[in-house]
Amino acid sequence: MTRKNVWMAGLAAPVMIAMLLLVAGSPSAKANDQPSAASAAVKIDNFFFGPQTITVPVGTTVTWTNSDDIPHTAVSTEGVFKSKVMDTDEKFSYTFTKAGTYSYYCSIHPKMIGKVVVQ
Ligand SMILES: [Cu+2]
Repeated sequence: MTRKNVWMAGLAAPVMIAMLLLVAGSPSAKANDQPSAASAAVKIDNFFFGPQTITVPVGTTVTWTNSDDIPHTAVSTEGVFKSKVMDTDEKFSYTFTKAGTYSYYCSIHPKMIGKVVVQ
């Protein structure tokens, strides 16, 4: 072992123990034990929201990803949510906290429509 390696090995153990203690003691470690909130994905491709209708439990975060090579939006018909213009590979997320049926469309191509059913 070179002198440098010995020094690194001697340092590594205390640093790791300190990091473990930090993680165990932080409040966020407890939060991670809670069941994580549900999530669902809608992929925008070839001028379609897929799946066009998605059914999710209350509290679900739905993330739209624009996999198309042209910009799109996801805008709630009732004004509940409104994405910015998503370029290719950009995402928009919204968490649905109330049951209901949420219709939406692409404001650039209004014939693109989709629905989120929250129950
Ligand atoms: Cu569009």
